[in-house]
Amino acid sequence: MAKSNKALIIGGTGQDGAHIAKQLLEQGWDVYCGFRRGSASKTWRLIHLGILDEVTLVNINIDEPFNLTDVIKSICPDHIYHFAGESFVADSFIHPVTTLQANSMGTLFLLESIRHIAPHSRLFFTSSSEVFAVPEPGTLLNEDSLVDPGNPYAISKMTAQQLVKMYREKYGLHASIGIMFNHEGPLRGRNFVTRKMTYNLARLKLEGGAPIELGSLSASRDWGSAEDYTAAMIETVQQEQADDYVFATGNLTSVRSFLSYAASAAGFDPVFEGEDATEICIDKSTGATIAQVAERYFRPFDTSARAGDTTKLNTHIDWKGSRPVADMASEMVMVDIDRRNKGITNV
Ligand code: GDR
Repeated sequence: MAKSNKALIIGGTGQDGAHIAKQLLEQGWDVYCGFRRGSASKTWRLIHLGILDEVTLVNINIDEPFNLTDVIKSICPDHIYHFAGESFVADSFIHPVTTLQANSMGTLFLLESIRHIAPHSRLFFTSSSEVFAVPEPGTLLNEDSLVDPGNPYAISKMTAQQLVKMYREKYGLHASIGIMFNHEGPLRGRNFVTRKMTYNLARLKLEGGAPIELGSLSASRDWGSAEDYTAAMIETVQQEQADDYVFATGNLTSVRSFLSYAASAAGFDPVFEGEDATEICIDKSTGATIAQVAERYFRPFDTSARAGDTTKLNTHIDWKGSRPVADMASEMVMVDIDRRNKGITNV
C-alpha cells in the first residue's frame, strides 16, 4: 500500500484544527492532532465530527522548544498547520505576557524546530485581521494593507507573522500565512459572540430562562465559515510557492443582525428596542426578552470593524468563498438545538 502523507495539526482539537483534520482525512492524509496537556477534554470537536478514532492525538506544548522538536522529529510531517495559541482578543489585555509567549515565542520555537529538523515540511500559520490598522470606512483590507496592531493579541500575531515571513525569505521554508478574519461554525468556543448567541438561543428555545447578556450589538465583523476557510488553507499549502493570503468574505454584519438571523432560524420573531446600553431583543410572538445589553461585556478598547478582500486567494486557488453568514447562523443554532435535545450542554 502507498505511504500516506503526514499532516501535523498544532491546535488540532480547536475549531480550525478539527475541521481541517476531517478534510485532510478525507483526502487520505495521516493526521496527527496536537493538543495541549490539560486540554484532553476538548476532544469534543473531534467526537462531533466522528473522527476521534481516525486521528493520532499528540501531546504538544508550544511553549516547550524541546517538546516541539521531539514531536516533529518523531512524526516528520509533510505539512504542518499551526493554530495553537491564545485566541481571545479581549483576554489579551489581562494576559499580555501569556499571549505573546504562546503566540509569538511559540511560533518562533516551531519555526526553529522546522528549520533544524524538518526543513522540507510545509507550514501554514494563522495570523489575524487584528494586525491591521483601522481601515478607511468602506475599504477592504488585503495582504498589502497597513499593519498597526492595537492590542496584545494583535501584536503577538503580527510578530509571529513577521517571523514566519522572515523564515520563508531567509531560510527558504515553504511557510504560508493566512490572515484570518473572524470565522465561525458549530465548533466555535462559547466565549466567542456568535456561538454564545446560538448556544443560548437553543437554551431559551428548549428550556427558557434568563435572556442572553451581550456587549455592543452594533459591533460588526466580517464573519465567514471556519469549515470553508480550512478547506481553502489546504489548497494554499499545496501551491508551489508559499505566500500570504487574506481569508474573509468582504461583508460586515453586526452582532444585532447575527442574533436576528439565528433567532429567526430557531423560530423566534426577534425585534429590537432601545439603544446602546439599554437595547434589548424581544420575541414579538411572546413578548419575552431574548437578549439584553450588559455593560460588563462592553470592550473598552474594541477593535474597529474591518472586512477583507480575497482577490489574491481567489486568483491563486479555485475557491468558491464562504457560505453566507445567515446560513451559517442558522446552521449553528440548529446544531445547538440538536445538541440540547440530546442532553449535550457542556460543549
Ligand atoms: P473577536 O471575536 O474579538 O472579533 O476575535 P468575538 O466573537 O469575541 O467578538 C466579536 C465582536 O462581538 C462583540 N461582542 C461580544 N463579544 C463576545 N465575545 N461576547 C459578547 O457578549 C459580545 N457582545 C458583543 C465584541 O466586542 C466584538 O466586537 C475573533 C477571534 O477568533 C480572534 O482569535 C481572531 O483573530 C479574530 O476574530 C479575527
